[in-house]
Amino acid sequence: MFKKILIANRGEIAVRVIRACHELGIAAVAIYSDVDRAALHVRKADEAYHIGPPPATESYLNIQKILDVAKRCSADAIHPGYGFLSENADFARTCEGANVKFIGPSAVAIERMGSKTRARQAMEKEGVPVVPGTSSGVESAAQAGQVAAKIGYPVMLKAAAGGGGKGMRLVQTKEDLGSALEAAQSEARRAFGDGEVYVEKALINPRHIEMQILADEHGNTVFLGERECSLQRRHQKVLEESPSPIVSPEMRRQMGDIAVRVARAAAYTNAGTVEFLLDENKDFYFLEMNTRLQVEHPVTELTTGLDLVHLQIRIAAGEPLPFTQKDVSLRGHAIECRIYAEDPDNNYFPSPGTISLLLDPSGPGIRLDSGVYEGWTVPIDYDPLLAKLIGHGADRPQAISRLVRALNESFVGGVKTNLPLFRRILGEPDFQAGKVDTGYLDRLLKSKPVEVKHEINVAAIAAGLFAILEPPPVLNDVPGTSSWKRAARTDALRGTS
Ligand code: MV4
Repeated sequence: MFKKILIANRGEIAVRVIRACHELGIAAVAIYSDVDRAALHVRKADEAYHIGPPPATESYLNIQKILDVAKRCSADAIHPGYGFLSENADFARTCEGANVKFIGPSAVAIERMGSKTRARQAMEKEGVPVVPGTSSGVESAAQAGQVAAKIGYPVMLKAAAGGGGKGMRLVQTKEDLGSALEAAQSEARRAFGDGEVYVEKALINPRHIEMQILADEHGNTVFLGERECSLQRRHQKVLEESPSPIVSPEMRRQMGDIAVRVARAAAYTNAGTVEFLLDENKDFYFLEMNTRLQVEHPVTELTTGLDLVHLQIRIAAGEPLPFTQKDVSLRGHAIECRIYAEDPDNNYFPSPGTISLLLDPSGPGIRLDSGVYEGWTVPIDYDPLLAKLIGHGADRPQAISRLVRALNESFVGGVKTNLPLFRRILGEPDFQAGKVDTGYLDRLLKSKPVEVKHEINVAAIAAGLFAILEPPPVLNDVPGTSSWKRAARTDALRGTS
């Protein structure tokens, strides 16, 4: 087993990995940029090294600096977390070359999945269902037009080097195809240095469902159930749950078998996620494979009882999976809310700043994976995810009611957050009925928000302030009035607000 792991990340995921290291008796090394000197992950780690200025390109994305630290502190392995270098094949290869184990798939497996057209070709060969379209880039508007005429409009133009929605264009008619193709190609060239664009039939408001897999380095691959990830905004997931309210045991088995086939075809190892789009007939299609631990992995941990980060580390250390598919059983329901420092009144723009007050929820069925603390200043330089609040219960209604209760215990002062959005979503009849798709959240945010009675809140706050901050001076001045009586009077006044 490894003795020391460097975590090439920050925030809540770095804290999550540090916890797993400590449970396994492994020393955890943090890295930090100028603005993260006092970050929670730095405080929780056994050692921490400064790696540069705030811009990620000069710190958390700097392969050479990170490997220098790994050498200097003699780390055996590097956990990349998610984002940053987690799906960077060059980084995985450089680790391999430096004799530091990359806790994730091989560089070759990352590359196989990095090109969406190459992945589509491999999946077609395996008989995995893909959305009708092309599995190589289109050369011209004329060629794209022929394909679109055959599969029917609307079509989606996608960057082969993309993923996550960049370089994607929805095209409704053949008149719009030429200009959309040029726009998609130049956006892809700018964003990825590769202008390859392919065509798919567009599914309208599909569901986004993904299957978690684990593969060891001895040829064993298992699936761990799906996650429903349809609640997103601008390709940013907001809430995820497992199981999906729409997936039956039979469908889960089919999706799981396909996901395992996808992983085997790529000689994939470690943790990975196979993404599917589901149409209104519940037909599902392979979309792409994410070659990393995902933000939403806790919902799978709570429904399987497995620790995915432990298993990632053990797999990377060469251990075989300690269980087989038939040992995997799913229990209960888990829902994750991504708590971001963003301003609901300003189009959910990032809202960095100092956290002046922090009230954390806890209690039955509640897990909080947080990367922040009271007094910490959230920098503007990175993703504004503060924490993930996960509710778990015997069934979906219990998971929801525990989350609603936990959200009402939560308070973050000093920065704006999307906490109110979750209170709203969890109260929506369609959400409660499991009727969600990738258009759900945009529709909800466009609809008229429920009215908040501000006057009542303001009156209550004012009364509370007067009662607590300015107790009548006479109480304090009367000789012989005991401090106990004073406290009791002050307490009683609270009740009047
Ligand atoms: C699609 C699609 C509809 N039809 N492909 C967006 C991110 C990228 N990874 C794939 N995406 C989509 N591909 C076809 N053929 C709709 C989306 C899509 C989406 C997918 C998953 C989660 C949220 C989404 C939001 C809008 C569009």
